Amino acid sequence: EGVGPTEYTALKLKVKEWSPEAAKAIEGKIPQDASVYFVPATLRPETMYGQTCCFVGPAIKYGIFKVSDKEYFVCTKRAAWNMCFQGKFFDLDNFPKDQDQLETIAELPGSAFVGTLVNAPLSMYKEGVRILPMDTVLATKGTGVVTCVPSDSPDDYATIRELAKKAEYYKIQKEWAELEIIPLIETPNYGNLIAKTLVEKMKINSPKDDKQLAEAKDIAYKEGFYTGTMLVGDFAGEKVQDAKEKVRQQILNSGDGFPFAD
Ligand code: A2H
Repeated sequence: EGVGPTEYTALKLKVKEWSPEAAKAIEGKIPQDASVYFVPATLRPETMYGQTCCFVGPAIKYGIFKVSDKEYFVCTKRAAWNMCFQGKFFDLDNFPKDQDQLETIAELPGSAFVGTLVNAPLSMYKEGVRILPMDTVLATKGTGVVTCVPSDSPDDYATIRELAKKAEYYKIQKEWAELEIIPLIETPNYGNLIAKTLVEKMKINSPKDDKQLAEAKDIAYKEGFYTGTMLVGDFAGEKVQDAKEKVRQQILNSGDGFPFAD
């Protein structure tokens, strides 16, 4: 990150079915006609077609915050508080005066949400994707929620491979981490699954290989942006450099997301 805040796109992933633990914690506390959303922050809106799951840090504390009568967000308290100041997302009668005045339905560790089924806007997986654990999520960055695009993010690819390998240890169903990875972007040097190619080529064995993953992330980001061509979506055939902002605008215009600075 350079000087000044990072301009993310926050995406709204609507809950379709809660994990048993989360269902128990919120029972009777959210009106029937309201929607709850997990809100990942991304720098790659043009890759949202390839979402296969959504990550939370299992040990990170999340809140379910009331945004309006009809909408609730799941994210870190820090992020919810930041959002209050960044637009009209919070539409409450009594604007909170400090973090502790945020209207909070429940506070739970990420682990409680694992298995929750959410609808990921633009994703090819229309029936929804699962909330899964990622140990390397930082509580201090973005919203603490990270949507998973294993075709283009080396971190995401390394994590789902680990989850599928040790599904029992992570207390997940193996198939949640084994959705087919969809090619989104063609690059001349690394093909159309750049994250998989880099992780294999650099022999990255674990999501904790942070030095190598940082290098892979850097290559994937630059190659994708400067040399990539979209293979899917409304801007298929266009350069990523041109499509990125167009996809972002679609997400913002449809109400499926909003700008978020951190
Ligand atoms: B990106 P920067 Cl396809 N902890 O979105 C760990 N990682 C986080 C995070 C947190 N609290 N909040 C956001 N992120 C991830 C897509 C993507 C991302 C692709 C490729 C690269 C990539 C799908 N995951 O990021 O440190 C989010 O993952 C690599 C740059 O603020 C977000 O964008 O620069 C990115 O890191 C923000 O990282």
